[in-house]
Amino acid sequence: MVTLSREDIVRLCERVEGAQTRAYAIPKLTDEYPNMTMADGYAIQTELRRRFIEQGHALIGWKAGLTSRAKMKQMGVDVPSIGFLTDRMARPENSSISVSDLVHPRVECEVAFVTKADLSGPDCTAEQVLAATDYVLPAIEIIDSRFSGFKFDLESVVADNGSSARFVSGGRARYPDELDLRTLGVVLEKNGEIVEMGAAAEVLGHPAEAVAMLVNILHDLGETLPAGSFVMSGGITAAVAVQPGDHINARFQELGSISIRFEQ
Ligand code: OOG
Ligand code: MG
Repeated sequence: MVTLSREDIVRLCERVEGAQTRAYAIPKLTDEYPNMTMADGYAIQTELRRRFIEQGHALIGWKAGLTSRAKMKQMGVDVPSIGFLTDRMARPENSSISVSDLVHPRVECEVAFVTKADLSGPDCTAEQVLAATDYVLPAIEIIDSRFSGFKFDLESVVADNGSSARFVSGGRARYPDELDLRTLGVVLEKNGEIVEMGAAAEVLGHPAEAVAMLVNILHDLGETLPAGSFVMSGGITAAVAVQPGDHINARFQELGSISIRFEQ
């Protein structure tokens, strides 16, 4: 249930938007509003999406977050969440990504889905997601919590659009029925060293389950997932902090690899 007034939602949205666009850390929102609900968090996120679209950003899809045990453990929360993705967050494969407009970036490896049919809740299933999937491809998400110390609770991180900051996809697109998306392995290398590895089943048993969950949360927000959406299903392993000079290579079984660098 939304408990905040419209004025408070707009004020908190402006606070998050300022921190996102000017890259500074703010205290988590629940420090000021300890009784804030998840619905309040989504109301702030929806206002943020409305403002970005009004400013000319294009909505290109959505992301599921906190869908793997590794991520939930790392962040100390136990419920998945969603956030929106715009064209301004996309970066090309093999590019150098500046950290000067980020607070404390981290990278994570995800399976991304591109849809060819509309999907809607409230009872969307993984089977329906797979039937509506045009292809899957590998992705690196660069998350960047705007909250001090990268510490937050669910209500605050939802308001901060699930820490969304940048994302890179590429590698090799594949039809999902040609793969076993549960046993698909990923290895994350930083500066040539393996720092994380896992299998996509870490994400709710099957990454399509995370997309179904996302569609069902969208239903609660009064939204559907249109054909042609780009959807990231959530980090398979824990996220890894990056600094200028770091080189990241994510190797996905069957889906090729994605490399990026970070610069000041
Ligand atoms: C929240 C975003 C989580 C994922 O893939 O699990 C996320 C965070 O950890 O800051 O993007
Ligand atoms: Mg993610």
